[in-house]
Amino acid sequence: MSDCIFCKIASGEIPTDFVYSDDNIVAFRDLNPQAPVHVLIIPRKHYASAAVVDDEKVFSDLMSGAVKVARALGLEDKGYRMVINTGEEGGQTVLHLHLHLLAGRNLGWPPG
Ligand code: DGP
Repeated sequence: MSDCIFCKIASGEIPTDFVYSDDNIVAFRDLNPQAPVHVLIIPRKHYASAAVVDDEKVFSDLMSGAVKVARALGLEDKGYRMVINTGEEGGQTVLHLHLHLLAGRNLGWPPG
């Protein structure tokens, strides 16, 4: 998608430091962090949201990528949260599927 900011990040058109990348996903720090650790994991392929994904491997790529990032950042002991906001009431603001990896503080429940 030519006008998608996360497609531009994934392709390198917008230079971004990747915390992790492979053939299918990239991970980078959130611009507006909601916790001391806030990393976004996205598929290289554009999907507007989780609701339109037609290949379940996309979800396993995202989740296993997030767990790899969590391990690399040493988050296993204290814990972390993985979140996929989906659609308007789900709080999604960027229309390219992304998984939030949040850690580094006590995360409240239920979320707002
Ligand atoms: P969501 O509300 O779930 O759609 O989360 C979108 C997140 O994306 C939000 O936490 C801010 C982040 N974000 C938006 N634009 C950029 C950007 O250009 N770079 C980075 N690193 N993060 C961005």
